[in-house]
Amino acid sequence: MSAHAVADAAPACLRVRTVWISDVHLGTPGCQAQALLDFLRDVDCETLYLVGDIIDGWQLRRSWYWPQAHNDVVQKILRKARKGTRVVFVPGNHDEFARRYVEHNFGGVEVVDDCLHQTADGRTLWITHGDLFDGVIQCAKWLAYVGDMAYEMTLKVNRWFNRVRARVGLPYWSLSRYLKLKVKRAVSYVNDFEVAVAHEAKRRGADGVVCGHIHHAEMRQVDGVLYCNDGDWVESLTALVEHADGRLEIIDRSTAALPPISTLARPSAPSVVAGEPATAPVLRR
Ligand SMILES: [Mn+2]
Repeated sequence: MSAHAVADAAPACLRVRTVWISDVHLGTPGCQAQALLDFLRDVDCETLYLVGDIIDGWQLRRSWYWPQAHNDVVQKILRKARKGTRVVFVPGNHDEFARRYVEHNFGGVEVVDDCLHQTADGRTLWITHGDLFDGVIQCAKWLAYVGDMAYEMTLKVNRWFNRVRARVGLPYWSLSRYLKLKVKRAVSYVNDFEVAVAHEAKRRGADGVVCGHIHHAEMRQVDGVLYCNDGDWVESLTALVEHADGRLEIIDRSTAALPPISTLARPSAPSVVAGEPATAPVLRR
């Protein structure tokens, strides 16, 4: 408790205009809530966009999983809203239950289907979760559910694998991300998705788009439209930020993912050196 209070009192070390996060999947064991908490503590922004799949209603319906760290994420976000951050929630397919509450406000959190964001340098970005451009979800929802279960299985293997890696002092490495990038069909699937979202942004007259959904952080030009994907907090631990001058950047916290518990316990401890035997249990649930 005191460690949290100390950490909360420390000034944010990353001041930005806007933050986009998505695909947190609270309510699933795959959610890396502690890494997200650390990020939210370190960042200070005027506007925070929650770009969908924040709470995983699909998984919670199958089995209830809600540890303290997941509560802490919700509390942290509501606290930011209370302290003056504008928080906008764009529901995704896993938290589609929230789509019923579009145009409502919950404890300072605005819920919208999609929206436009104006950057400091005058660009218009269309904000959407992106599932409407996913062929699998649109054509066969049952297939999406099956894929979801297979995905959970990979994540389970991944957690076990990284626990072993942590024990021998190796940094976090995402098996599921590796598999996805290796599979050719997945690559073409990602490309089709990016093109479809970018074209819709162009059709709407936006200069760019910010989305999530495919758990793959990216920022590139697609047919004259800036395509930005803020990634996820299951595998890649990434966020998209806009600096004061309008410059956009993907923040990758995956390298800082493993030591959070030990650093919380010892705030002044030096950073963990790879290869050094861990003195505290690194992963504890
Ligand atoms: Mn999604």
